Amino acid sequence: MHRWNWLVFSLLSVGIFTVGCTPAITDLPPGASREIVLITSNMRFIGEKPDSIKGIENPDIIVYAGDKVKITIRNRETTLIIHDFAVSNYPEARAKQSIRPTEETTVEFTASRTGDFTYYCRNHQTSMYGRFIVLKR
Ligand SMILES: [Cu+2]
Repeated sequence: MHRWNWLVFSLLSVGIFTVGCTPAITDLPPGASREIVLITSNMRFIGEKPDSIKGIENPDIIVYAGDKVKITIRNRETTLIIHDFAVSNYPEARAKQSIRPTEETTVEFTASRTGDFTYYCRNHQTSMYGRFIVLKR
């Protein structure tokens, strides 16, 4: 009886560990729309959507080549701190205007090239940046 309990516990632990470490990135078909929401607070990007990045500071954004990517950035600063959004070597993934407190902007593009890129705020490049990863399907 004790042995069975141990086995069930082990399997549960492995399951939880695996789910916790694997971002939900394979749940959409090729060319799917990927909607990502980041908020900005205390000079950081904080993940809001999807749930796999919720609450994470400067989270990795992972998509597949061919995906239509929609990134919304909501400025939640409580003082007059103006943010911005761009991805290095992805000129199409660039906010057309600065984002003032309480405002938001949306950047939409197709992830045409695979690779490991960096997204960042052009106004605060030392604290606001993260990885933008485009995987091959
Ligand atoms: Cu900024």
